[in-house]
Amino acid sequence: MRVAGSTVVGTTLREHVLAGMRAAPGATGEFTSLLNHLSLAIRIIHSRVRQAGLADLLGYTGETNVQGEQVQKLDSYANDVLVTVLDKSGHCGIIGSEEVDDAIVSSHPGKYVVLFDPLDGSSNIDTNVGIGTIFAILRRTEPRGVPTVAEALRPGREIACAGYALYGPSTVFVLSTGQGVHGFTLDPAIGEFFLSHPHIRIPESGNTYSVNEGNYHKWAPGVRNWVDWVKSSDGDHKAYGQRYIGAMVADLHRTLLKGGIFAYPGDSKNANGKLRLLYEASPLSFVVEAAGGAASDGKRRILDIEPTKLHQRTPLFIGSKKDVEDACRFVGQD
Ligand code: FBP
Repeated sequence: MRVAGSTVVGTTLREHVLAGMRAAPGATGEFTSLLNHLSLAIRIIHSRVRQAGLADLLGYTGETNVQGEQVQKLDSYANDVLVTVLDKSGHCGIIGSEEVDDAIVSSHPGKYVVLFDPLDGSSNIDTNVGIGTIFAILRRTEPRGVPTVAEALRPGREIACAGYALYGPSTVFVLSTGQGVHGFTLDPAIGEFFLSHPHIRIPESGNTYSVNEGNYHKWAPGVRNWVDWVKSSDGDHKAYGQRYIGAMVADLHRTLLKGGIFAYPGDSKNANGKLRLLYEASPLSFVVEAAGGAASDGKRRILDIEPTKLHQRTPLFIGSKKDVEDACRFVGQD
């Protein structure tokens, strides 16, 4: 949008979402308002992440969460912000958080389900490495009825919108409603997200693999063979380089922009790996598929997995279509 005579002002997240609403027949504005509430929560979390060391928000709360993990103060803070803002929005019937045992039935029920990982990569919080928030929005199956957890236990293919925020050198907000993936960068001076990465397409293949090889000896032969192959050169396959930040949002964002593959396989200790289907794997698989990539548990498309439990985990191979196909060729033999 050109301002007469001088500055160029980019498209804001609000404008982008509004344009989407105008283009959607029968849209009532509730979805737009829900996204604005979500972006508000993310901007509040952004401001705290930036000063965590000064705001006594590093370290642990002393509690243990439903995953059996020690709760990080900033994770707990981010969770409270998201639950409060989403509950008050009046657009959510069910709110599901990776940090909360049960699904939260909103006190102002609306027609959406929102599932989120308030702060992904929590093991990186105290070391000032990139962390993020992951979310998925589904339309409730019974918007007029009493909200039930069953409305959250649905396959990723039923997601209406998903995305993430990455609190890195800058804060970016990436989202998709299934048609295209767009990235916005926060201008902290004015607290507004501006379109910085329109129409993100993941390359058909990359040259980077991202996995915690510290688990190598706990992996099944197929997974080991895949990692041995991906980092070796044979025939027309050139050896891939390795990158692993240890925060899936950051590893996935790089993979989305540059191509390649991120993986968290199952192993002899955790048969289904570490990552949560509803709060991590499904939302990011929705985004990656909308950008032309793929996501699998080694055998099935992640978005076709029918969840049975809120906090179930799944192995994950996600990224460029060809790289995920190659990985599944090996892993599928296990
Ligand atoms: P949470 O931080 O939300 O618990 O997420 C799990 C996670 O931190 C992912 O972001 C990351 O990819 C993975 O665990 C790292 O696990 P590991 O340290 O075992 O490699």
